[in-house]
Amino acid sequence: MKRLMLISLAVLMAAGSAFAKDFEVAKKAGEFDVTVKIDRNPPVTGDNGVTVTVKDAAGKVVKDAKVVVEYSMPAMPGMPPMNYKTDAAAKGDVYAATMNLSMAGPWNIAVKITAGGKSGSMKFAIDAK
Ligand SMILES: [Cu+2]
Repeated sequence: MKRLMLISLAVLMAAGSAFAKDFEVAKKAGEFDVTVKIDRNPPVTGDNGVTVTVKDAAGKVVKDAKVVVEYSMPAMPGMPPMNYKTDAAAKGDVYAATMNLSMAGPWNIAVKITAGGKSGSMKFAIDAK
């Protein structure tokens, strides 16, 4: 019986790591409610898939927004600041982009939304492995 419990615990732990939750941040950007998901958790050096969900003040998904993802790393000793920008393309109810992080360490992410004559931005920080 004890052995069976150990086995089921090991199975649960393996399943947990195989289905690790996406990195997720939800914040206001002006009037918009924005949820950003990154398919690597923690984010990694190289390609990271980003999806952005935009909702209006009424909680309705906004499908005709312009969504820009900016990612930057502050200057480090011997390294100038790095700034990148990519458009996120509409894909059903979300906007998708690929963020290529050129090195490990701290990155600042800004997501800028424009829709229906309104705009807003939200920011967060990540630590790429
Ligand atoms: Cu750096």
